[in-house]
Amino acid sequence: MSSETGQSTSRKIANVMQETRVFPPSQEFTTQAVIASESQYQHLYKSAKSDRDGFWSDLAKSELHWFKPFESVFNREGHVVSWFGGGQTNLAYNCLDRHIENGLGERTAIIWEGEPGEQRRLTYAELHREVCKFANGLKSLGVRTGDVVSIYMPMTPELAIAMLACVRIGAIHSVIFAGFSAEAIADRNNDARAKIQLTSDGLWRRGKNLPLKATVDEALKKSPTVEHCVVLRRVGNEVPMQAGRDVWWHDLVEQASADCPATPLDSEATSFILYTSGSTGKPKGIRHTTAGYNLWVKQTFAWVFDYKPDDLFWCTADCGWITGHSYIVYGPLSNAATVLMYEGAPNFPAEDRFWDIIERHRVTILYTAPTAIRAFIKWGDHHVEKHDLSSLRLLGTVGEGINPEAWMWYHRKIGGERCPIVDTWWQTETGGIMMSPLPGITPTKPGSCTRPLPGIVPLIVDEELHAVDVDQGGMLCIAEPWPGMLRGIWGDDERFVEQYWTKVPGNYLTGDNARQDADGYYWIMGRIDDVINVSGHRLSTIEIESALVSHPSVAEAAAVGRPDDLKGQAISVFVTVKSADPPTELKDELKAHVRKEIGALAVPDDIRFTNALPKTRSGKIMRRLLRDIAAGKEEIAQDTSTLEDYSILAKLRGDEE
Ligand code: 7RM
Repeated sequence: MSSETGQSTSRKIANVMQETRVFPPSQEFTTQAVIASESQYQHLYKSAKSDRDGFWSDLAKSELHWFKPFESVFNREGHVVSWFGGGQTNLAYNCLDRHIENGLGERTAIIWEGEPGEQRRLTYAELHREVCKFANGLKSLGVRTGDVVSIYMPMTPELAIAMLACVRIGAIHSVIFAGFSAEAIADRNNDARAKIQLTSDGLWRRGKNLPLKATVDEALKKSPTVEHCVVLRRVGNEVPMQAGRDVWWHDLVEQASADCPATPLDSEATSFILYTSGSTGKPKGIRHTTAGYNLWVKQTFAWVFDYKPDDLFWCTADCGWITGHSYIVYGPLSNAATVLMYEGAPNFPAEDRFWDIIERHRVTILYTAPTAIRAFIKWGDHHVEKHDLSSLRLLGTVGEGINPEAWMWYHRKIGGERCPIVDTWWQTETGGIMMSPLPGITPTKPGSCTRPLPGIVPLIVDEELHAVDVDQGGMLCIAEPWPGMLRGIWGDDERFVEQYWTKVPGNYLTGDNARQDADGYYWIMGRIDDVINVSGHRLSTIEIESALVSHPSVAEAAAVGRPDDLKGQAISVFVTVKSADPPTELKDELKAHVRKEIGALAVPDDIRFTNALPKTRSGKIMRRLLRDIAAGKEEIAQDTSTLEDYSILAKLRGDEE
């Protein structure tokens, strides 16, 4: 990084980060890659752009099973889009039956490790059998096509089985991360009008067992639409079972037949809804479809993760998040891949659990989040150095921008400088990965998600909706439709149109800011609402944070704006340091460091040390909460249902400078 501050006006977002390191893939990686040449990418990209319908029609025919062929490829009427209209397919069929028919029934689908250390392995044939039995069990409880099934379960194979069983019979799943409160479950159940609840007697987390069923019992008191609750025995807790309502999973499947043909479903049938927190107000149920979503996750998995039959793919996300839906379950299984699924915490029994898992199972592809990487850095390199990570050949990140110094650590310590890193940018709404390096061909730059996948046409505009120049930040939109795009917000068409389709007419508004550099690479600059406006210069949070994280004492940083009479906004930063007690001089040192790395404009006005930052369940820093704290607000009048640890808020409020 240099101290270039760029030309900024009040309308554009200043680009202050200059990352010049470039890492091309090794010849060895390129030679074996699925996409092995720049011309192959260019050809795919151009075909998808110039003949969108032909491109997706060919892929849909070759990659999915069709009970009934589609009649049209893409249609749009107002805000209602349809892909592969007139056709019928089934997500579970494409994930299971298709492979068994192709002779792959004995291939391992899921290798599972529980937090206490048990292991299970399910072949495609076994997974198929379990899914069919559970689907029949759901039917016996009255579940029909179009009904909503609410899932609040630990990361066990049964969670994936439940999801696949739903889509097999056209029931719509709504997975709720098994850490949400009873209140949050009830809100989501009521919004979705869920008919069935799935849960377990408890789950393992850092050696303790947490009572999921008790939380669900609370939630069901306020979920009048839920008729039955199916309970998986996981930890052996005593749980009260309500007669007529509750049924044990094992009892349900015991009598169920293993014969359950997949229901042919319309391409546009809703496959699932997934609640994601809006910036204010109530969470929204993002709605995805059957055929378009299936094709998008299958294809993006194949392109981005360069998957080969002898790979072992491990995505460390939870299935309660879109990353788990798309890259633990539907993307990999559509490709007949073998996935590793881990139930518990990364620091149980010790901070080396991930590296231990990789060594023992010989994981070849690791997909994790920047928040985890920053925690690993903080915990210390010795946990990594104890283990043989030579099985790894490819690394990925998702969820937030990755600070270049964290990227370098991942590259050196985990990737042994030999593994390409795919920094994948996408959203719950996009269904699957939108921008990412292709590991065999794209030279990577730390902190950049590089280029769009075939079919994706990004557009960056300023407040006047004009396309911005090279290296100018602006609002990131997607100009063309793609098969995996969200089809709506459950029960709220108005909010759907208003939020995504109104501000930049004709384009999908992502809500993120981004810039494109002179090489055509994209850099995500954070959420539009998070921009800090200092004396008319609009600064993105990630750049200030990356400068702080590049200081050796800093583990994590969050930058927010707070009202300032003179400058419009002042910069407040919240910093976690690697050592226990930060010396007071460190504040001045950090200010000087930012001045050197970025320039005087970005120097924080106040710095607070904290031992944790408020985060969502998926690990994203919640800057909007920090904004309120920095502004000195007592009441947090926002949706905090996704916040991982409420106690952090209280601590931060008391921790004034
Ligand atoms: C997959 C997921 C979406 C938001 C998105 C961004 C941020 C995600 C990256 C990223 C920079 C990335 N879905 N985001 N990936 N920012 N670089 N590689 O995260 O719906 O939970 O969040 O996450 O702000 O809009 S999500």
